[in-house]
Amino acid sequence: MKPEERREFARDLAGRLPGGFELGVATSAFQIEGATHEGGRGESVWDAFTTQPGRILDGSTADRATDHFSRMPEDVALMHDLGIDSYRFSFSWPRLQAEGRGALRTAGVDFYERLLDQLDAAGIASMATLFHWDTPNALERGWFARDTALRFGDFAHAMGERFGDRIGRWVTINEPATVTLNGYALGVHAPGATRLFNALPAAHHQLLGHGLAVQALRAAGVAGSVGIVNVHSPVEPASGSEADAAFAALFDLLHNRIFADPVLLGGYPTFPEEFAPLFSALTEASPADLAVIAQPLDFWGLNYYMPTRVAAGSGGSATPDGTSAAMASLPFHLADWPEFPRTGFGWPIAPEFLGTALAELASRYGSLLPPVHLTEIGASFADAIELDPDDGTPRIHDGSRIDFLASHLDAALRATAPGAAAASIDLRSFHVWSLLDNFEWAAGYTQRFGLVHVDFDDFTRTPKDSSAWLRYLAENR
Ligand code: IFM
Repeated sequence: MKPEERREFARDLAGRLPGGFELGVATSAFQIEGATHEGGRGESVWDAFTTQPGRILDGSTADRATDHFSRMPEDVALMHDLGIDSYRFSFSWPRLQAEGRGALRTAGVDFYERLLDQLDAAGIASMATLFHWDTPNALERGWFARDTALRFGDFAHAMGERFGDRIGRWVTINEPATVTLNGYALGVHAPGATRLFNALPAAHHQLLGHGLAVQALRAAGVAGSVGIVNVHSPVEPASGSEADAAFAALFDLLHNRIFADPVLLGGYPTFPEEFAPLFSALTEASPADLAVIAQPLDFWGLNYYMPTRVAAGSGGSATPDGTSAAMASLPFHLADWPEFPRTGFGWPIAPEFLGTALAELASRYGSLLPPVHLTEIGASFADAIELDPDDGTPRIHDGSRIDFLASHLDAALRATAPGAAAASIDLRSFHVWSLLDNFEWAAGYTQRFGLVHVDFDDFTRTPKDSSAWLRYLAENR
């Protein structure tokens, strides 16, 4: 698209935003904060993982990340310049409870109090995630252990008591699907376990932790609303064959349904007979656990990045987030999407599947689905800094990111418009992943998702053209 067409499209989108719809940006603590050894912060599973040879593509750690811990006021000023309404960030569990239990650490509390002060002064609402992957390493066996769910419930209670009057929206857990699949089944994320289907207790314990956290936040009397965030990937079979269809349905269960059904419907889905034994960790869950997991929610957070195409037969070790030897041992594989352009990560750019994700949520959960927030939408591209020929100012012309964001917002608005497949969804916001280029997990610093470019040598921030796009959208509502 040409710049004028982009502006016209942005004006059109701005005019179609429902009343009260919020625009925002999202980040997570481990990916931006740095300062991993300050203020008595404990070690997380990700700190440990990044020191293991070969785990992170560029061999990096998040010890400095974007240096947000020191530059937080500058980052809030950047958000203020964007004209956004909402900032989704995460609390670092090991910064607040170094051992995953006990009293909250003063240095951590002070940092988040200062962040909330800055956000209040900038008129930006807070959406705070309690767990965005940085499990305290002191919690033995991480989410394999049921005890971690109990510790997480206690953490939520302490946080609710401390910050309950200051947070607009609480998210318990971010993407339990990614944590389970990448972290415990395939080993591409921390803690690097490769248990395949034996990873499922980690899913159940996260869901239990979510339910306990909702109860704890409410018991602490928090003023804000409470929800969970998952990443929904619509799944398609690679062909019309029965085997492809069966494995696609299996992958939909693994990635989407086993996380949303118990939270929204009160029980795990019914598993096809041939696969049922693989899911015994879930089917044997007690009714008491399921009742805790199914706490009524104020909102559902949807992260959307791409659809998944599944084919029968083992087909190599590729996952969207890195290579996994464990993946190669499965009787199915993730197939390509040659018909779509790709992001820097190689992920298919398929905005229509955001519409599919919303339609699936609407048809599966109907009136049991609370209002939906788009809590992460974004893409990495190989952004290059160019010097403006007139005044030498650094510029990053990330038109691909603007087109990605605009086409996804468009798809979401179309899918939820009157008469459309997801019309029953009360869509409340669109949060861009991410405010800043940051530490992209196993890909280290090789994938840039930010609206703002970060120089990882001197931590200079440079807003990209996509920042101006979001500001334009916000101003023209
Ligand atoms: O960077 C991650 C984020 O932490 C969780 N959702 C997906 C993003 C891109 O991979």
